[in-house]
Amino acid sequence: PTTIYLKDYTPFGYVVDSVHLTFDLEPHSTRVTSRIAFAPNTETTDRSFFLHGEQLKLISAKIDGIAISPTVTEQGLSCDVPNAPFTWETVVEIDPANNTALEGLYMSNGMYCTQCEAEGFRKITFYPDRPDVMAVFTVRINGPHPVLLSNGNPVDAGPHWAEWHDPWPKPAYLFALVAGELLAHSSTFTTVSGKHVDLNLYVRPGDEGKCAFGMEALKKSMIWDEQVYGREYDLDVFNIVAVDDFNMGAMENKGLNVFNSSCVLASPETSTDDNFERIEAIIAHEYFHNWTGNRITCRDWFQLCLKEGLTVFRDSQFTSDLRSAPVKRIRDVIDLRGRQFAEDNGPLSHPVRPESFQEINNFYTATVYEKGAEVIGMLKRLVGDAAYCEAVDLYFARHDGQACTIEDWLKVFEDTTGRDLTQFKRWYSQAGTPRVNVTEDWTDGTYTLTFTQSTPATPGQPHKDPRVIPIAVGLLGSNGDEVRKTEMLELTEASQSFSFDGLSSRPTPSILREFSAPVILERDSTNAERAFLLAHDTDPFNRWEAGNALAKDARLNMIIKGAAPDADYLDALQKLVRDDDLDPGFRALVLQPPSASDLAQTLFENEHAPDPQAIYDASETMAQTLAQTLADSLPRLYAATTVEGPYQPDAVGASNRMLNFRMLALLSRLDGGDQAAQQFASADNMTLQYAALVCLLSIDKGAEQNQAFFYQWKDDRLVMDKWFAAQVAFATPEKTAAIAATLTQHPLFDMKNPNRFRAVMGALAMNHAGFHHISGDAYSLLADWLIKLDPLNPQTTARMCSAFQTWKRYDADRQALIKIQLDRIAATPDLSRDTTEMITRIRE
Ligand code: DPP
Ligand code: ZN
Repeated sequence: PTTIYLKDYTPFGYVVDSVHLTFDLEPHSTRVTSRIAFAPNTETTDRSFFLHGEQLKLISAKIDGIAISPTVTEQGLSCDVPNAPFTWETVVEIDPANNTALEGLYMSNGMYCTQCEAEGFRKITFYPDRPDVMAVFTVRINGPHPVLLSNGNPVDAGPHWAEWHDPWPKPAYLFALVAGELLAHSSTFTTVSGKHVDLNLYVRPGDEGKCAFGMEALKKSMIWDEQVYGREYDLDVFNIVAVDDFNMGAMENKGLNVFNSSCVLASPETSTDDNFERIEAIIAHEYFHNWTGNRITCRDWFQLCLKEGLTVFRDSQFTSDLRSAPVKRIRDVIDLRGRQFAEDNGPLSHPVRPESFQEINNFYTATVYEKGAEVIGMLKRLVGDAAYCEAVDLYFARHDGQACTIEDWLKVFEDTTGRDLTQFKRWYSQAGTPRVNVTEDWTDGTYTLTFTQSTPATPGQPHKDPRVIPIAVGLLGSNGDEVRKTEMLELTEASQSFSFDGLSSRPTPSILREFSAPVILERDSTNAERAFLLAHDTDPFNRWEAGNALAKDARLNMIIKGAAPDADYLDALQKLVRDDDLDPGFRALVLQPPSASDLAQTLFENEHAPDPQAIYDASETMAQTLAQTLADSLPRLYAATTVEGPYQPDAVGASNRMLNFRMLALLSRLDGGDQAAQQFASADNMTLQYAALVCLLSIDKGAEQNQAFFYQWKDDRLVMDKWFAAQVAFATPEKTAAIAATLTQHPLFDMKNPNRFRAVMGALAMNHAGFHHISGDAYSLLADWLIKLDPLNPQTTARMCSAFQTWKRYDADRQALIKIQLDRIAATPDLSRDTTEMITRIRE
């Protein structure tokens, strides 16, 4: 496979003035006719003419109406063209019904749909399939389906045809087409300047009862983007389509977003609170791309974080505004540490803006998305809110209609603030998570914090330079009052001190408030100090962080030293549980046990090979002890957080149910699951029903409920995904692989459906002790299925290889077991480029 480098970027030799496409839909022989107006690109002298094209059957090609015979390879087509504007026409034939890779035009349950990001358009027709080629598209669809959709505004339609025109120049990756027997859930929106927009959510018959929430989320997103970023919608219609077979979460095609049905369909009976919140965020995310991604797009795929980091940042602002900002921040950090830190500290570590790739699909990562969003959060903290808004306004004004780079993005901040962002740019070019060590000094009324930063070597980057790290610090007095409000310290040197004077006594520091930078903070602390911060810190994130540190330390001491569950920790949780002034969601997050993989990563960083079984055992013992310690409070708080009345997916209700779930999980440790069984039987919504099932499975009970759940929901695809996943994710370590293996034989297991495949195999990888069980059964089971799926769907296969990315953390026996599987996958004949790249990087 060839490697593509950022430094080799050159513009295409031609610009595209317009594209006309005609689709004659047939499952196995769809004809795509293209008419493209090319003109020489005056910004370059390179006149070689190459159009991407893969798996296309070329029927005919013409230049200015005259038939030609271009040279066609597996990658595309080349030929001589005039050094003047010309019209290019081709007819190609494609086979959507056999497209199991789900890239390009494919079929899902009888409907046609497309996925073109990043490089899927080349499977539809010959084209310069690169994001810096932007063009106006007109699309005609001929087919017998009642619903025929493409980007932009509808032009005209008749029986068995429809025509669409998108006035906004766009790259090919934003092209979309949908055709099928779909039902629309419709509404309207009036933009801030009074423009009327038709909104439709298209679904398969049977799903029409799951649309209302998504539609409301869309309207909230449209208003929010007007109010907060001044961004108005720019077409007459906005269509969303739900598709069952989809590799990703959703796709921001201009005016025609295509969603994995799991990321848009919701109802109280079938969706949990977490599902609702996630759906709202993804709808917002895709909608926000209309400006950050579509109107201003990426020059090349190395700049992916330009649209993704910014759009993730925007959707997290949206969720914070609509729901609880502290809860959102804490959950984002848990997620960042769980996925991005694992990636950044292992063989797949790469910069937020990578400098090379073989398969771009492998770079839709937590680093590009979530760390990319953190980088924007840091920029905002450094320049301040007002300057951030000014810079972003300039970005929209200056770059509308362009394909841009990270340099363009940083330049608007430099131009509006006068700041030099050269050093800050290292956040985009250097991989790895910085370690920030902090020591303190108290002399003559002056309190001094000294920070030292370093970043371990990552693949291809042995040496790291110091970065600009915003460190939010506040100081607390001995009675818990804040003696210094939050100050944004700017760490720019490898080592640097900051002093605070005029203090009457030695303060307690609250460092890295709001998690102001994606770093690992290293500092000696005591249980007493953490308990103090958990009780008094005015920064909700650090308050949680103190509890989290207590929780992790208590478990690490059990694992490393064989200690008993820590009394200070148990005592702190007693107080927390009894403090009804605290937000229930916040209390639930403090009570949420640290994840096994987070503990494993911390053990590894402290030079202990993590033993997954020991982590599991310690967590079980802790849960049991905690349940006993809190026994008096559990029934009361369980009752107090039971939300009365019909289910509403609102933030307050969800926050109560989060705590209610924690109470039930602990109660189940005491009553053998009686309360959970009762809740399961009486639940009238999925949040409560699923919570009860999870509690039962977690204590190795619930066989009866599991079966009842199946019979109740066997006809609902999305709920069945939950059923498959829960049994594997919450299985005890020694049973996990066997349960997963059995489920792959279930009649409803369908490897071609990415949601179903991930439900089983993703849950297998997430069950830490089960996946890493010393039998090695889970490793070989996952490898078997990755090998089976690769020829059908390389993208999903490659993504799931990351289950093995942390393998070097573990002991020699487990490493050897994993190595066998990595070698076996690597040796598979005709392995896809996607999977080859992932396995090669992981094995190094
Ligand atoms: N661009 C999509 C998203 O992140 C993924 N294909 O929204
Ligand atoms: Zn996105």
